[in-house]
Amino acid sequence: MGSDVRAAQHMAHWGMFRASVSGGDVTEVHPDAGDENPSQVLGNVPGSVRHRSRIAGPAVRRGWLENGPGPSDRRGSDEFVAVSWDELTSLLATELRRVVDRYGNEAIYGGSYGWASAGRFHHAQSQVHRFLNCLGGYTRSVNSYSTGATSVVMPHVVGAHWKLFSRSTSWDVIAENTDLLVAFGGVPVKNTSINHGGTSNHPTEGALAALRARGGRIVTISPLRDDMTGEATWIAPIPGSDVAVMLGLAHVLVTENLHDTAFLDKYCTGYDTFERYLLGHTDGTPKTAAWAAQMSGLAEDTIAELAREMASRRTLVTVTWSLQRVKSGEQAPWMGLTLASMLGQIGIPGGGFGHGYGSMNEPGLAPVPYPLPTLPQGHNPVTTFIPVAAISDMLLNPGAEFDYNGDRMVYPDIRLVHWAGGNPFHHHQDLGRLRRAFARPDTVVVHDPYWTPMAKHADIVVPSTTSLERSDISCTRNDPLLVAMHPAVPRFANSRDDYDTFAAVAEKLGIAQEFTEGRTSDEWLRHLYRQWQGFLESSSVATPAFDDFWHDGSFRMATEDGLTLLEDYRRDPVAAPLRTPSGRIEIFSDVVDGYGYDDCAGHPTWYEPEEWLRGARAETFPLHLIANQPRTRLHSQLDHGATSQASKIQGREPIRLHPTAATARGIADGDVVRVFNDRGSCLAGAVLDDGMLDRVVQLSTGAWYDPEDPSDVGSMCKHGNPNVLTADVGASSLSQGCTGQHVLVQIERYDGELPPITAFDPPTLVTGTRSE
Ligand code: PGD
Repeated sequence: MGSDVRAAQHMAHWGMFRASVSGGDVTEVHPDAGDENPSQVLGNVPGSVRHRSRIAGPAVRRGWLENGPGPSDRRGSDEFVAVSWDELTSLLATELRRVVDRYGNEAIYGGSYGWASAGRFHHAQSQVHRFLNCLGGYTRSVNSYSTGATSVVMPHVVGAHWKLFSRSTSWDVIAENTDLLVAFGGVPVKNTSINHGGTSNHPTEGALAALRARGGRIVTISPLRDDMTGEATWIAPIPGSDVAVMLGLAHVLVTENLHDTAFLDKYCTGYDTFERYLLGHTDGTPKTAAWAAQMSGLAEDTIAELAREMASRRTLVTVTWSLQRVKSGEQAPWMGLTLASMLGQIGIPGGGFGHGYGSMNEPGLAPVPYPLPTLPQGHNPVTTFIPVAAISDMLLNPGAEFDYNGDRMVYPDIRLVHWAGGNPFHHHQDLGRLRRAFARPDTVVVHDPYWTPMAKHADIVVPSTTSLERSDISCTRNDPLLVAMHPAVPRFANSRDDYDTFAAVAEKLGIAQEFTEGRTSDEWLRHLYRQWQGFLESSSVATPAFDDFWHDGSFRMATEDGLTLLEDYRRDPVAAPLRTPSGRIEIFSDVVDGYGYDDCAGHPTWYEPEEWLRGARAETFPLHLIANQPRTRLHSQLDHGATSQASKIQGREPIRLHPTAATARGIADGDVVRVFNDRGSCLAGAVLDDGMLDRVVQLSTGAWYDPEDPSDVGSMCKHGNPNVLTADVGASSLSQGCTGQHVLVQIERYDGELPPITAFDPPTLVTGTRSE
């Protein structure tokens, strides 16, 4: 095909590959030979560099340019004016200075959540945070959309949260030792395509196959059959009832004396208080298998027999992150850990607890035992922050109070939002409300390579390069490879690396030396590498010279293989205590209890969700939509790529529904349907699938938000973004985590004329300069 096949090696969040290029774009991708199961998401890369949705040059929203900074409900529907780089950087510097001088640095929201791209130096959040710190700081965000509830509750319970994933029991230990894998949420292999910062191998499917080949059994507990691939027993509770099922299992263990009291006494605290709740002594409701069956729709025997089997074999209880991305999301991981504690196998190879297997590639992979090269972000003197999913609340309610992790906090009054490397119109819930929120600040700045819906809602649009257009170093905490990322293609049009943009704005603000320290981006790569190298050498670890590393393309680091989660703690709980107040696993947390929240008690508790099939809301919206991660892309990235596009139905995101639900609504496979509730509506393409409960439907996140009428904040999304439907409420007063995974909806066949998809079209762009 006449491709100019280059050896350009690249790392993406979804794997390592080499790119064939022609005409300034990638034509083919060649997965790295060391990857045993490369991701199909790689198929989105060819054609992505010069796709029509790329931002070709600096642009400013016409209304902002004409009227100056200020609230505007034209964001998202206005046209843009092309400006020069000099004009853009001057406008940005002047506006940042105005906001800082008039309102203080707290008035800048630089939380800038998002996955951006792999590569340690050009990582967009690191760049924007470093830049804003040099300017005097910003209001930040804490926690993530991935693990918003876990990251707040698990430190109270087990003294850690990310170590639960990065030091999890490794796949080889599971394959060799686990007899029974009980997977709440399954182990959705599709999600293991992805790892934050890159991944050089995808071992999950192979490990599950090895476990089975050894005679191990897998039980997957999920409303969706394909949350597990390969042979497994599928148990399908109604969505949102997992904590009830876990309580039912725990009740059987206690009443049949199958729980490990020695483990609970030695390694845990507060079990007795929890047991009184479990047995119904505190609330009059024993959480029996029969009760759990009623809550979940499962058979009582299924629960009781599973509990007995769990107690009789080497059992690993795992809970996916999706189970905590719901209202009361703290409870599933807390209760999963409690259940595993009752089985007494925590810290034993192949037994115990796991969180996040199948949520991302990292859990189960061996960690690197030393720090990695990292761009220093400097110091942020502004102490104001929000839990990340409170963005709309913050923008809409300056000065309002809210609860978070034992504190009563106040939302700041944000005047300028500065975003690089994320797409809130993908990741946030209730997009109509988000649009009202984004109408409020004086100025919204977005850096992105693409005209995403977030870029279309900006005032100042900064065209970034993609990682394929620049040099970088990639590595991540659970992967052995440090990778030299060589540019595959020249920069697209008039785009720039975010670093160069920030350096130019810093120059105009008089903070260039603080930001750049006098280095070009290539000099920074050498500098970061040498710093890291010095650190390793002080630990007597030999590393190649930078030029050799750059030439060879990668360096293999040692990893800590064969880990079992909490094995040190089990071996010696006095010498290796947990970082909880008691030093033990806190089945009852005095601290959480002391906060007095009515939606998060001091021990794992069943809270009936609002968005579930047994509640009153289901009378109006009778289908439970699971808005989970897509199999064909990472979040919203490269939604225009071949793999993602091949899955669409008449251009719309596929929605899976059971044939029974479809027939009742006169819907056939391949029809376009309207999915709606009282928050919004979207079109999607029907795919009939009996691998789910008949009142469950599944629509992945990530179709670019595409309102039929961009000037109407409540407009139908033509493309199938489920976040027009989801509720913008926090998991609880404790974590305020994202709850986007579950929502009740109704569906009808769409018989109207199909509106064209415009999500990937750039907005109207007027050429000219301010003075013209
Ligand atoms: P991405 O699509 O990865 O989504 O939300 P996130 O915002 O991370 O957005 C990254 C953006 O970075 C893209 O627009 C990409 O073009 C841009 N980008 C890539 N490289 C660069 C670069 O070098 N420079 C700049 N400036 N930009 C770059 C993900 C979030 O969504 C997450 S993590 C989760 S787990 C949530 N999951 C759910 C869910 O389960 N259910 C619902 N309903 N909603 C969710 N939203 C959350």
